[in-house]
Amino acid sequence: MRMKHTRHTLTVGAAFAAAAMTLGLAAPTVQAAPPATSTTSATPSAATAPDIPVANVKAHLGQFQQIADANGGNRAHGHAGYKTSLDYVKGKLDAAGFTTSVQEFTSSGATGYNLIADWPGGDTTKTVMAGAHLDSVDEGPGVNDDGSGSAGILETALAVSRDRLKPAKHLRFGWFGAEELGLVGSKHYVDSLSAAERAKISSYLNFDMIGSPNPGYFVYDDDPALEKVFKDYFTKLSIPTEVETEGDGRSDHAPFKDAGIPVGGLFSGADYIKTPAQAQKWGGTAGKAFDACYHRSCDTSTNIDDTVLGHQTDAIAYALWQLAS
Ligand code: DTR
Ligand code: ZN
Ligand code: ZN
Repeated sequence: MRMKHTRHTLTVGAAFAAAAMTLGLAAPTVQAAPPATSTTSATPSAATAPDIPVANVKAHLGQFQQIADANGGNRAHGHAGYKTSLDYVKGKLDAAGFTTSVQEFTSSGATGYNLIADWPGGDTTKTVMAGAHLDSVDEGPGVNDDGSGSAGILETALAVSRDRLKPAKHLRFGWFGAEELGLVGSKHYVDSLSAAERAKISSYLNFDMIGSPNPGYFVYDDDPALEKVFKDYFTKLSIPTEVETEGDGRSDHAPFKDAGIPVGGLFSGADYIKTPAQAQKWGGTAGKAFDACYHRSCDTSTNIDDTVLGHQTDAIAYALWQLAS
């Protein structure tokens, strides 16, 4: 079983290496998956989607905080904390059996990096991709923006590995650089794909701020089918949602959408003010921003609501398990 998996991984890795060279990506790192936590491989479905341990997501956020603390207080493009964050995420994915690639670009005179992680297997002509931006602003550690989305998709990727998932569709995860400078990394990634490669991405799901301390539950209303997957999940939990209207085009889904790829995503709110009606249905404080530390030095590991972080991360897993089946 283990041998078979290893051989399969290397074959897909070799195929990806050829594709990566065409795309100008650095050579991918391929590692065998660690020992399985269960002996059977799982076929994903909405019914088998795992509960993602929020403690693990919080542990990644603690690491991002420590990385910022050790690197001048931020994880911004062009600063050491960015690349250190990327190396942390990449290390976890490599050890879990993902095929990872680091894509370099230049912005404002500094080198930026995207991290792309492919789970070996599945139909690559129907790729389901989830992404988040890994850079903070210069002003702070960016734990909610967007450590939260970065940690949420990381822990979901690790759950794919733990479950030894055998999805019908191919699964890909992306951590983008320089979002805060104008979606630079995600634009670079989409631009680097040929028309044929773009056509293979059947959906892109974006997670930029999913742990806001005065939270809301916003669902992107771009692709109706993707919007429905998330709404169905929150309906099951009896949590009301609203359509995300705070930032159309303000995050990494925009380049994918512009390229004609169906997009969706979740958002727990940034600098807009929570209304009394929203406080009534979601709790928290009316008249206060969803994230009063948005783009500030106080966007630290204490700037997170664990409940919304847990629900939105579970929703990521639910969506991927359903869409990849
Ligand atoms: N792009 C984010 C903040 C942001 C504001 N509104 C939205 C809506 C949907 C996603 C993200 C956002 C940032 O990185 O600053
Ligand atoms: Zn931001
Ligand atoms: Zn953001």
